[in-house]
Amino acid sequence: EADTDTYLIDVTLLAGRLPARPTFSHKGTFGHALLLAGSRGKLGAAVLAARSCLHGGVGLLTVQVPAVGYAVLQTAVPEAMCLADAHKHELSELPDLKPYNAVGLGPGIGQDDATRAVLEELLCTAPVPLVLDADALNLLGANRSLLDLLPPDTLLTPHPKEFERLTEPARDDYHRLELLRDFARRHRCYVLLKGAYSCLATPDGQRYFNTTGNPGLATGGTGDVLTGLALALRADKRLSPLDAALLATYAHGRAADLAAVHTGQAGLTAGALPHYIGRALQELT
Ligand code: B4P
Ligand code: MG
Repeated sequence: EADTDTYLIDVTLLAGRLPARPTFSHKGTFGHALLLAGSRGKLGAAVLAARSCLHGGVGLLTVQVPAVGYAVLQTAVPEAMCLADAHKHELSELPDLKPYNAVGLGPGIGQDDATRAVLEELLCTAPVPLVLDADALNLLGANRSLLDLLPPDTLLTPHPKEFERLTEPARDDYHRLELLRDFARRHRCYVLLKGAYSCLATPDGQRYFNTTGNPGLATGGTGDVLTGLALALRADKRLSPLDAALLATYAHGRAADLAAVHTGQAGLTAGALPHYIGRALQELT
């Protein structure tokens, strides 16, 4: 197929896509996000995604974590409201989704049966935009029939291993990008295949390659930061699903480039990234 369906995610492409915050705005203007994340031993993923979502400009954030994580979240992320799941170590229940403009599920959740049931219920009932990452994707890969339930315009953010679990082993990088385009088309969703030059595939069969980021991102937790940022932008009703995904992808890499000026690539940690998200977004407004 022709290359005319391929684009670069750079400042030129993104010009005018991120509206400024209006003078008379209030927190309702920017949406209320729900993040479902964490399990025993992986609450850091919930903390990182939550902080990133807040730095991404969300109006309000509620995080639901397994009961064991309640004090952790309330202490580490005081700006977020917190719901304690009935289950101690894993997510097992879906809250009422009415208050929320977007829902993110995946960072650090594990693959317990009870958590798979939460994913299934979310797919069946979600009246709001979804961002799925990490073990939410692995659960989809292990229960492929759930793919038919994906609400249109859902954003999935797999790294290559997770994408392989959703599809099949790729013969090479070119084949993987073909599988990516086919998958996004078939399931009417946005799929961000992560790595150097992350590629966003759209339901229309277009592909967008990112130009920001550096190997300093090859460290634990940076994917969780991307999930939180994407959730924040998806909760902003002013942005289309495509623009939210493009802006999150670019700003995440740009934050890493800004951070690396101070920390170097080896010294870059996921926890440092959220502090640079605001500036990365500001550059685009
Ligand atoms: P998991 O245990 O699934 O890792 P994770 O929790 O998802 O980590 P995290 O959320 O922090 O990072 P993510 O990749 O989501 O284990 C990952 C497994 O998959 C490992 O076995 C690993 O070797 C394998 N794997 C991961 N990436 C792979 C790849 N590209 N090719 C082959 N195998 C891979 O998110 C990382 C973020 O950093 C993304 O935004 C990504 O775009 C960015 N990033 C990573 N490396 C980058 C680079 N070199 N340049 C620019 N950006 C980069
Ligand atoms: Mg990840």
